[in-house]
Amino acid sequence: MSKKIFSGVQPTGNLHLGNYLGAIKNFVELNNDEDNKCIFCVVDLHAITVKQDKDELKNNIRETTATFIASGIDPSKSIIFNQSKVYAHAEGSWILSCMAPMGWLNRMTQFKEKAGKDKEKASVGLYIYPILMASDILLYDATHVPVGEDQKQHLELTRDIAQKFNKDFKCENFLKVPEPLIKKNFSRIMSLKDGLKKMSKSDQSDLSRINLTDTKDEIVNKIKKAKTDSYSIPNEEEKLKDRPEAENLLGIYSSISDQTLDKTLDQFGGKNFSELKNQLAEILSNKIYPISNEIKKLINDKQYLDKILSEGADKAEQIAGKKIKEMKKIIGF
Ligand code: AQP
Repeated sequence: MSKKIFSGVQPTGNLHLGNYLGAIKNFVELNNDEDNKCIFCVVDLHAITVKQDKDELKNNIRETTATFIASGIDPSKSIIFNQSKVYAHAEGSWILSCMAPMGWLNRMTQFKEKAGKDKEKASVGLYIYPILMASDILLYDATHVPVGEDQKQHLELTRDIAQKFNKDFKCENFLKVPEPLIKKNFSRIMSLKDGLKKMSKSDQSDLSRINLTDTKDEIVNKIKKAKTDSYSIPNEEEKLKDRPEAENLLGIYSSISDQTLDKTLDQFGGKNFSELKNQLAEILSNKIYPISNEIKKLINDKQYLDKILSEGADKAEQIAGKKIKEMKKIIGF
């Protein structure tokens, strides 16, 4: 069945293995299916929910675009653009924020995690981030949204907002209710330094993540230094309970080699971590290094990247511009 795919990645620097295994690898598979219509967005309006340096932001928009292409997304098959170029995203976000009750937003756990103890100082943008995300998705009538596990709650909110809009304005099916596409296994990659914390761009420690721009040596060094525990690797999944670092490394190995956790446990059960780490470092270097190399090449070709973004924005504008006009008409503008 043909799918309309929409997903985004924030240009906040240091795209990492979690972004790759949780989202981008999935984007590439969907892009390769001729039946799908894919739109991949560099969500720069989302990025400014926390303070950004102007020049870094500019570079990160290009680097995220380069990462999409270097990972295997073909810009001739998919639309790639940056969000701030298409005004409808912000306009749609305002309209939807007038429909969504505060109570729904108050339940969003990511805001609580990201705002931390200093909730009063967090931007209003960070609080309403999920509504902008709903606008992104709903403007393109996306049927499927590939994301990591951490975005599941935001997608449920998108579905609720779409249904409420359709009900409030008696326009059944106007906003399409999208399905999440979340990998069943290993859809949440954890920090290499703390198996209870998500691998994240903003983690202070570079050793906590494998960046998609890391060199072979950096990958090997980070895996070598990854936190483990003092037991050997078990043979059964059940025995991984309360061993988050072991589970994470075995999960990463399974995900990058496209095999089940059971198979990985068969392979490494009873062995010590150095053997897993050696093989994991090798397979990661083989998969990530070519991407890293390609990103470094592409990033020097600013003209090419800007052209991809500009052509993508023109195509996106045609779809989102039409939808927002219809939306405004429904409201009474
Ligand atoms: N650790 C992760 N495991 C699996 N999937 C992940 N994603 C992010 N981290 C992991 C998925 O990557 C896509 C793009 O995410 P994003 O960069 O737009 O936002 P994020 O989830 O806020 O990523 P970070 O790394 O945590 O960024 P910072 O530190 O800047 O807030 C999404 O589909 C996400 O699920």
